[in-house]
This record gives sequence, structure tokens and C-alpha cells, in this order.
Amino acid sequence: MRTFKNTPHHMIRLIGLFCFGWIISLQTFSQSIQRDVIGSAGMVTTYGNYTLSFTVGEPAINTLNYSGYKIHQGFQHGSKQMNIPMYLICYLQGAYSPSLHAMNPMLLNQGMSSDATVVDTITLALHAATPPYAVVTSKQVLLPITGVLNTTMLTLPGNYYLVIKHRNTVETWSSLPYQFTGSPILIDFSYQAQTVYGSNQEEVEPGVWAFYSGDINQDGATDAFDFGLLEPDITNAASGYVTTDLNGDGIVDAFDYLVLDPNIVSGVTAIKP
Ligand SMILES: [Ca+2]
Ligand SMILES: [Ca+2]
Repeated sequence: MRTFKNTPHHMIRLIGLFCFGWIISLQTFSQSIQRDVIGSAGMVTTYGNYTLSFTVGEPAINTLNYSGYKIHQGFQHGSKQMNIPMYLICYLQGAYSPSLHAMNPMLLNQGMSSDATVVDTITLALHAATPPYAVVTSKQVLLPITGVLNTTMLTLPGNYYLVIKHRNTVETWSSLPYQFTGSPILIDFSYQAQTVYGSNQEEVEPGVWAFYSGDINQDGATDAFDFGLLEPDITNAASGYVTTDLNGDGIVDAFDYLVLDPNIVSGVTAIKP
């Protein structure tokens, strides 16, 4: 009978202990998680080419090292981005020198850099393959005078047009969307006009094609408005970091006019899907 009478109390104590321990363990668990919870702004951490991102209030667990993949934790499951290698060859018409088979070091000539191996900053953008062809991601890179550019783009897998922009170049789109699956993207825009959308390139020496120069005001066309900006700079012999220096030699003169004029006459504009 004593056993029978005490058992409920014993069980109650056991249950109480269990509950207390459970609460303690919950608190301990909560505290241990709390230490790893990130702040209200979220967080991104990188390891080599790999990136992990964390949403607000999410435990930060850096565990994955998946080849080329960006792994999202918890609330962002299902989303993965890849840092995809890209190897491009492209030239800017005005800056291209047929005698050098390369481009002028525009930034160096304009007093903005001491690096004779680069032309200028260009923007690479990935646009959706379907209307309205929205921009997905973009980055700025320095274009080497050789036109050979090794870089990467961080993006979700998918099909994208590659769009190249430069401060006095006509915006140029790839002829087709490229499939970004994780494998390196190799595009030589220079070997024929058709590599870009609408074959919108100029042959700057036999067998070498370049993106049209002369869109000084970046409105998508080469026309009188660009000449309206160029002409006073020629008159004033402008120099330095100016967008009217189309050939990138550091000064604005008749040679820049010789780049722009034929493009205006031909009605060169950006051609995009
Ligand atoms: Ca323009
Ligand atoms: Ca010039």
C-alpha cells in the first residue's frame, strides 16, 4: 500500500523534474541558438567562390561547400546562386587600334589610372530571356586592352541575355540568351557581327568586330544630340576624363568626330529584343 500511495507522488516528482529539465533544456537550446542568430539586416558570408546567405533572425550555420553554389539556409530554401566563370572577347569601336590589334588604355590616357593594360570600366548585365527582359544582375569590370575578359557572374541558374554597357558605347546585347547552368560561359563577340543582337557591330579590321561607339548621352542612339555634346568639346580641345573622348586617347578632337559621324549617318542605335 505504501508503494501504491507513494507512486503517484514519485511520478509527479519525476514528471516535475522532467518538465523542469525540459524547460531548462529548452532555455539552454534557445540560448545556444540565440548566440548564432544574426541581426535584423541578414548576413552573407563567403568562402572562396562559395557564398551563404542568411535571412533575418535565422540561425547562421556555415556548413555547405557545394561546388559553385550559393546555399541559402532556412527560410530561403530552394534558392541557389552560382558564381559562374565567364570568358569574353569584346572590343569598343572607338578605342580599337587596328595597328595595335588592341584598344587604347582610355583611363590611363585620361589621367584616371596608371594601368596601361585596361581600357575602361564596362558594365556586364544579365537580362531575362523573356519579355520584358528585366535585368537580373549586373557588375562593373575593367575591360583589358586585349579585349579578353575573365570574370564571374553570381546568378541563379537560367537563360539570360548578356548586355554590355559603356559610357560612350551603344548598349549591346548578345545575339541569343545563354544558358547559365554552372559551366563556364565563353563568348567571343569579336569574330563576327552576328554574335550580338541585330548584328549590331562595326568591323574595325578584317575579321574583328567591335561594339559601336558614340552614344555619348547614353540614350540608345547615335545622333545629333551626341554630336551636340562632342562639338563644343572639340572646339574647346577638352581633355581628361570626358565621355566625348570616343577613341580614348585623352583629348577630344577631329578623330573622335571621325568615330561618331559615320555612325550618325548610318543611324546606329541600340538593338535589343
Ligand atoms: Ca545618344
Ligand atoms: Ca580622342
